[in-house]
Amino acid sequence: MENKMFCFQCQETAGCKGCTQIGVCGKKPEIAAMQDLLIYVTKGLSAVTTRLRAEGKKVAGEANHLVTLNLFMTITNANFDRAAIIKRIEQTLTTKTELMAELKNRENLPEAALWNDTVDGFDAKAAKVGVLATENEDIRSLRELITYGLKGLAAYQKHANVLSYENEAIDAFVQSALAKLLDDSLTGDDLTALTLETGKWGVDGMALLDKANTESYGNPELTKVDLGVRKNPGILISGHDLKDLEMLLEQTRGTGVDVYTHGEMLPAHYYPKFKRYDNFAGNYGNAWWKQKEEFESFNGPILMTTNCVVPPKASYQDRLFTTGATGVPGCQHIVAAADGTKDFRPVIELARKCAAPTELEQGQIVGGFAHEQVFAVADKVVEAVKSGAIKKFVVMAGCDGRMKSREYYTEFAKALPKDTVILTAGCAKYKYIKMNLGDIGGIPRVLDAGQCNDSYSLALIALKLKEVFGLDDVNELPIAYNIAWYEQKAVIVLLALLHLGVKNIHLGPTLPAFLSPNVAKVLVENFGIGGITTVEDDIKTMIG
Ligand code: SF4
Ligand code: SF3
Repeated sequence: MENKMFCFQCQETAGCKGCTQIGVCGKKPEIAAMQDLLIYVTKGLSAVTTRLRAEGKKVAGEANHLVTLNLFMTITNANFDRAAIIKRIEQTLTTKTELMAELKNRENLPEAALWNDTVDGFDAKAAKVGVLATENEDIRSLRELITYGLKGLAAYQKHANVLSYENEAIDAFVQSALAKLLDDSLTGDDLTALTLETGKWGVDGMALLDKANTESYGNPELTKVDLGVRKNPGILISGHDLKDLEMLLEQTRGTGVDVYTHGEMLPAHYYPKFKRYDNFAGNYGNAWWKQKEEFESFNGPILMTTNCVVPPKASYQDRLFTTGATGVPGCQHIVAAADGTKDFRPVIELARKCAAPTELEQGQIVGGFAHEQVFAVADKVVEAVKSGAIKKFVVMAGCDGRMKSREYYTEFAKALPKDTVILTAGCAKYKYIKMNLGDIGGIPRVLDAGQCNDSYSLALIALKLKEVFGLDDVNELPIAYNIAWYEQKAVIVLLALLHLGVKNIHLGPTLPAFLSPNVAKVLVENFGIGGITTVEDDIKTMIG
């Protein structure tokens, strides 16, 4: 069958090879085409901004933010709205033309920097610039590995930027790397080096977001989050954007409408600042892939601030709102004003007319173990390790997904010996966070640091333990890494961990389809990256 599209950026890609007819995620070929073109023109713009910087000129913040949001919009499960993506392509071409006029030297710019729609129509061009346009499979693999890392990094940058935290050096790197992906003279070795460099900037990007979040909302602290429901109508907010949550909480104050978190928004409850809102009710449901059932029973409006959106059922489509990088045709999109503020009145007004949520479960989730909270009990943790009460930590951060094979993670968590502690972040935790795995001398056996970007916290915790135990190498610590991945944010987390020198990471439930055998070999030989097998065997290898 002829390919209508080609995408292999996420873990659920068809047949572990690539989606060629329609995305497993629901992405249609006509959307995939415009995403390919958006990436292409963003690379073109990046070639121009990178040359401007080389000529000593400053690139305006708007251009940096444009690149960041473009990358974010193409992340898995973020945007299914072809018209919105076309608009971004047009905007990118306009910005590029304006910036091009400022260049002194316009010679030898890559084709992507010179292209505009007077040359070719959008669909005709899109068909020529997708992933398969790079013929050599190793070069293609490295280019895509870097692109996906940059997408994840861009998402984290965007969250820091909306809180007014900027690091222009990160933007300059992202754009220079995108420009390099157009350069056919770069070898496999050059691109391998660029992959590792991307990991370095990944650490900086996550550090910036950590600073933005903690300075804006306080340090996450041990928190019990309710899973049940209240009697008022509610709004369910999902995704990763804490600024959107803050604005929504402000605007729902005193309206009689409660706000519930979903999926990756759960860790918002751990921040002191959000605890001040009486109408901040609790967490509803599970990880993203269960949203079709859970959004139906929520009864009220749902606000998607980032991925993961699943194309909705008709039964709740008119209650689904998107904002930021997300988009679904037929769903209302809340746009930010020039100063970044958003007016959530349409969401709140709809909520008032809706029934209260139907209860799914009762109980609580315990979390909030980001770096400061763990450092506060560091003595206890160190003592537990020294006495042998804690034998090993297992980092089980990352993403959840719909594949049945992911039940492995529930079984793995259950089968872990009682003297092990799980360190987690990201929506992967829904596979085990609601099971009562008990505690070790008051230290819970599942320590949730927060969202996927808070994997940075887990790295800081590891570095702190290394210091306390006076070790030279982070790999000498009793920590195993069994990471679940799904979309591209997990790629930047992985590259960041590699940059920090972490070895022997197990990645599952399957290794990325975009790793060619040779690229996979480099990762295995240099970093000991491996897949997963059975729970029993993996407990033996990882825990001993
Ligand atoms: Fe397929 Fe994943 Fe790409 Fe969607 S994002 S089209 S599921 S590879
Ligand atoms: Fe989950 Fe989409 Fe990756 Fe931030 S919400 S971790 S999958």
